[in-house]
Amino acid sequence: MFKALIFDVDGTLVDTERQGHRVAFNRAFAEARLNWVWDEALYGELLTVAGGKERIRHFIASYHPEIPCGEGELSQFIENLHAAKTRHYIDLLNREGIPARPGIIRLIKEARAAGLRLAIATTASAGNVEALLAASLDTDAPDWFEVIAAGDIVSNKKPASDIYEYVLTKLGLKAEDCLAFEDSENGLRASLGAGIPTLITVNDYTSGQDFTGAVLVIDHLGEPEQPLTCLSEAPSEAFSLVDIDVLRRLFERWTREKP
Ligand code: XBP
Ligand code: MG
Repeated sequence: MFKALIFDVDGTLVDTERQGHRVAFNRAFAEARLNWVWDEALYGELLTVAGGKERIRHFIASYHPEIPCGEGELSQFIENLHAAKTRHYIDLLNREGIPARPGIIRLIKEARAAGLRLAIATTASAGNVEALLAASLDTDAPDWFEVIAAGDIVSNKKPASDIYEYVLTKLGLKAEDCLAFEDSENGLRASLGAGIPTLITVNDYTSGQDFTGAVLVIDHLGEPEQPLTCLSEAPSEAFSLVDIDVLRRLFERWTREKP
């Protein structure tokens, strides 16, 4: 039986990208008097680059190569812009709020009651993760997670597996003792790169991505009054929500079938 659940944050715990991070980036650009606007379509393209600072750098290289400055100056410019974005993001979470995705709070409470260990593995910055947990899950939620591995704690971000390797080391567990929850192809490549069986809950930015190797692909974890839709090959038994017993059955199937 698995001993720990490891959650990605953005797009998995909460659907934060379209109306959260993207809006915060645009507010930071406006504050800096930059005429940059990341609309929903462009942001979907930029999301293939994990990490807010890396995303800004990619945007400049792709769309504003004319910005003349040395590497040191550019890095400082990006650092300052990203710090403003994080401030706007935390402000947005606290003022406007974004709800947790279906089934997340229910499953995490079930896992805690079952004595499972919990961790987070995210590309997002540590500051905004704690604010998100408190604003969208529960004011105590940051304390639910034994390890919160975020952003620059590792040098290589997703799809590199560094962040998941870091969590396994901190937990003192092997990959096959855990289950990971992700929303994107980048995230799946990171968790599978660390050898961790992974469930995918898609969102409207990631639904068309390649989730080969996932234990299960679903639209969300489901609630009693909000059944999930299975998007991968239908497992033998049907279920309308993911609870600890469903996770156990999926994990046993994965353990039997893994090479
Ligand atoms: C998603 C990301 C993050 C956020 C923005 O992280 O790639 O970069 O888009 O947050 P994950 P920052 O899906 O791994 O949770 O601006 O703080 O990076
Ligand atoms: Mg994600």
